[in-house]
Amino acid sequence: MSVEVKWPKYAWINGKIVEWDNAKIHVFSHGLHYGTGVFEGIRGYYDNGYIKIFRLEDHMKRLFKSAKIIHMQIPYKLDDLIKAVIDVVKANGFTNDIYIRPIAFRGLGSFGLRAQNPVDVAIIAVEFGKYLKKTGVRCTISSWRKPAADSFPIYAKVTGMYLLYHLASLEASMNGYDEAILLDSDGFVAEGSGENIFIVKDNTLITPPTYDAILEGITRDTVIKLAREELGLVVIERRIRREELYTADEAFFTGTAAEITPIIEVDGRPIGNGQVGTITEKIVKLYNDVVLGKIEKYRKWITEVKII
Ligand code: PY5
Repeated sequence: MSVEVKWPKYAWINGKIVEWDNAKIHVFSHGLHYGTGVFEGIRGYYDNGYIKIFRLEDHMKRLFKSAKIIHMQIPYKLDDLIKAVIDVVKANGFTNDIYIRPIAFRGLGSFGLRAQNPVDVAIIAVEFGKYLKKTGVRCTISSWRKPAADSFPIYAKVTGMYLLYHLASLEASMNGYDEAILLDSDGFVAEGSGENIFIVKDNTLITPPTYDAILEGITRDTVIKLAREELGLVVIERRIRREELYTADEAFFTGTAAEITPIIEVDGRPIGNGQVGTITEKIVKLYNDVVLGKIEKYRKWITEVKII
């Protein structure tokens, strides 16, 4: 999917809120050349004078974990970056749903591959609606595979990895599909180009395990908890064969941008009866309530920012 974005007024870069046009970096930044960066995607929902940011701390913790994996020292504390997110949201005074993109990357210094250049950090927040069609997406298995767990630090959300997802997503769209599904190096279903995947079989949710070649998605974790705790469903983390996906009763993606997106077709085979499934529908509804803080038990996941 290509996403239309209305530029905001301000961004946060290296400790300061700056006007959008001044949020710039140097062309010789290491991260630009070699993909030495880590990032996050976080959603904030506008509700009655507040932006409700979903699982902010969990996303920021993952940013630090990703950085650690690639030997990158982020020159801020977790709490500083959480505050920076709140500051940039407040400064922009958003009155629509938003997407927040914290990013840390190696900046200017040497161009040597092993260079440990100083790390630049930015936080960008933009107004953002839906990412994939909520009525369900038509998918294709990508010709690009996820590298094996020993070929790339898959667990880390690193910028360089997204070339693969860019190619998979572009290929799917050039072939007339809404989204790509990537197999892992052993040929099992791994994930979408920017989403985790679940299938439903006999009222059971099945999703690839985190020891496999997937990103440990925060939405995935949310859905597993909600399915077990609120819907009483059995959730199994195990590998999924391609044919199981084709013949599933229901299937859906999870991701910050994609939220819960029903999958209604894969490679010309309708999933179930080709409509949004009933369990998927229940999960969508529950998720939408949870992100707006309508369910007390999960309010701990929300950071409210008052918009004045
Ligand atoms: N898998 C991949 C490869 C991802 O890029 C993402 C998130 C997920 C799974 C889901 O993770 P989470 O639930 O923690 O968001 N993708 C980014 C997002 O912000 C978008 C990348 C374009 O949704």
